[in-house]
Amino acid sequence: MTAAPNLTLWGVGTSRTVRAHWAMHELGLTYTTRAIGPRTGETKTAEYTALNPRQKIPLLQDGDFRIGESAAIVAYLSRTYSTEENSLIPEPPRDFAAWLEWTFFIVAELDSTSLYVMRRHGADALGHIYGVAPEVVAKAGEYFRQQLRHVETALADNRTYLMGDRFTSADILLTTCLDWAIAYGVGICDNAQPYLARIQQRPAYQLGRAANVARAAPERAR
Ligand SMILES: N[C@@H](CCC(=O)N[C@@H](CS)C(=O)NCC(=O)O)C(=O)O
Repeated sequence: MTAAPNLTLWGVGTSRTVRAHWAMHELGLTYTTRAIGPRTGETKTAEYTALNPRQKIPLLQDGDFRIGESAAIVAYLSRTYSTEENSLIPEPPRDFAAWLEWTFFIVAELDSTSLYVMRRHGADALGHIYGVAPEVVAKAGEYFRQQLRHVETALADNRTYLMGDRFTSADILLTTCLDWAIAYGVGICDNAQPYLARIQQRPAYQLGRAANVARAAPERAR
């Protein structure tokens, strides 16, 4: 009998951390949450820096193995803990390549080049650190909409999930970007609305979101 995995997930409260919590729940994994939040100083402690010198969340510990980067965590969990009945990653090489293409596209174009640029330069977000730049924020929102056309084209055949009739972890990444875009007031394409509504009904999505809620620190609760 193989021992149950010893999983600890660091980080709550962001569009990146929720991906890992959600994947855990999709795979029915039991894990410990270390509920550290962004911009609280908690990613900079000596204990955490020793685990993750990048000082970012999320971070996954699986026994003595550690991995950061939300998409890499989701991919690692999908690859390691999928079963025949419940798999989040396609096996055939070309399907796997298509999954990789979606994954990199979502992380690079929708997250890093669009939504995170809005976060970095938004007056109500991190503009006080990286510079408030309304024109950059507006252009990044436009770029998101433009890039989302690839998703719109894929969903045009009324497929249930991004890659067809099987839910994969690419859906986790896409959904977190759609939720994020809506929260930022960037509209999403019409055919992504029913897609999103369908995904949001998944119990693992709801459990992952609940697990991602930052606990109220006493000084913040006051
Ligand atoms: N590309 C990384 C980005 C991780 C990241 O930037 N995390 C932010 C919160 S969303 C963070 O930890 N910032 C440092 C801090 O807040 O102390 C990922 O997807 O995991």
